[in-house]
Amino acid sequence: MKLKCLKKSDLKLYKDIKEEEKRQAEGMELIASENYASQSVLEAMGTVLTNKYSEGYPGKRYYAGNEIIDKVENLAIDRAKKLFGAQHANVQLFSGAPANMCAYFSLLKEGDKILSMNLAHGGHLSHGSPVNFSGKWFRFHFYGVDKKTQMLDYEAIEKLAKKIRPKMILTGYTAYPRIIDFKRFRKIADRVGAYLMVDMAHIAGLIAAKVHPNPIPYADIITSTTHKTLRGPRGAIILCKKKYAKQVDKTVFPMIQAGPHDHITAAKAVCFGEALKPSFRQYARQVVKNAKILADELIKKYGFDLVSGGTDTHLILIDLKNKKINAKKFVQALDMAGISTNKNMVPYDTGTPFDPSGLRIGTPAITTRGMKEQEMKQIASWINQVADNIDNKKELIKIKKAVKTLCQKFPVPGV
Ligand code: DSN
Repeated sequence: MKLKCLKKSDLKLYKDIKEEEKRQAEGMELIASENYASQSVLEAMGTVLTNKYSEGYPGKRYYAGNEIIDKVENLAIDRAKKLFGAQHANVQLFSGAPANMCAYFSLLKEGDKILSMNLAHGGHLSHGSPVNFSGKWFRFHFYGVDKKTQMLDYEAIEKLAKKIRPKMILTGYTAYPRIIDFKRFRKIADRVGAYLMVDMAHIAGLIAAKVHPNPIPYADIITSTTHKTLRGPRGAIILCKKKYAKQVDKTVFPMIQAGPHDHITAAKAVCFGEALKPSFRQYARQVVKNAKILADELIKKYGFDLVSGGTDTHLILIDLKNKKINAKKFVQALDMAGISTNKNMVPYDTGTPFDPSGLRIGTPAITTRGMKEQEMKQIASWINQVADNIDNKKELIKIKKAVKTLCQKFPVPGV
């Protein structure tokens, strides 16, 4: 981006932003939750809409001058509903964790029981971790994946649900590479009289593009960030059945949030508009195709052990135990080679969240840049080369140069 005024008024910050632009353009972004927002999304975020206060909802605001903001918010709501086929959408959520907080408080009371996925098996911090508000204010119980298949075992989850009798069952994860059977979860929830909540943050783009089943027919309430596979601005939404609309809106405002970020709401509208186009469907299909190619190469050519043996989505979780590689060191070495990833717990990990046994990678960002099969094969080969040269700085710098040369052929939107 040009940033002409910022260059004049705040050279120091201007230089930092330019440096980050360079890092993003020259590096290989494999963090599964990251993506590149389009130029139009970036432009909508940088508008005068940031100047407005608009507590309340379209047609019912606490401040004057919201006629245009109402139009913007209604556009975002209508597009979100159309994109996912939802009965109700709240587009004011600031981010994923607050969206989850609003979802819990919309349907539950403090101290109620929730059954969710173990953090080490792919759950999220805000799905009941004891260091998070969720674990402090609600009574969480956890299910995990099957030890052998490393996939969800719906029979076992049902058995556990019958024992726990939770008020809510939560599905949707941050490190589970397989399709989720929402219909089966609905059945389990119905058998124990629980609400079904879906946090679809990671797979929202895949759902919008119909390359992953849609939870709308089955879930009572759905949360999602807008910046992962959905490729919008940093923010979140809640979708729900009409019968919960009032309580959801009341929980978002005035219970938990106040003034919405209207410039972000506008950018969400842009993102939903983009995701409604056929080209987004193609993009999401390629995301999954790329992840499958990458997974195949890593397993068959280089002997990596993938959790659940592969992927159906944008995400790959590598268990590094068979390679005897330290995940922390591997992430650092990959970073030195210009490849961004993150260390991650794997199911039944004997390590800790800060020193786990897994590496999580994903294809949403590199697919936005236009990378395909040939590049996936090259990336797998680089990952393997880094694994073989973790302490060889010279070799890592050589890989970094090759990564940069490839990345420069695939521009980043906005840079
Ligand atoms: N931090 C996100 C992720 O990386 O999956 C989840 O909020």
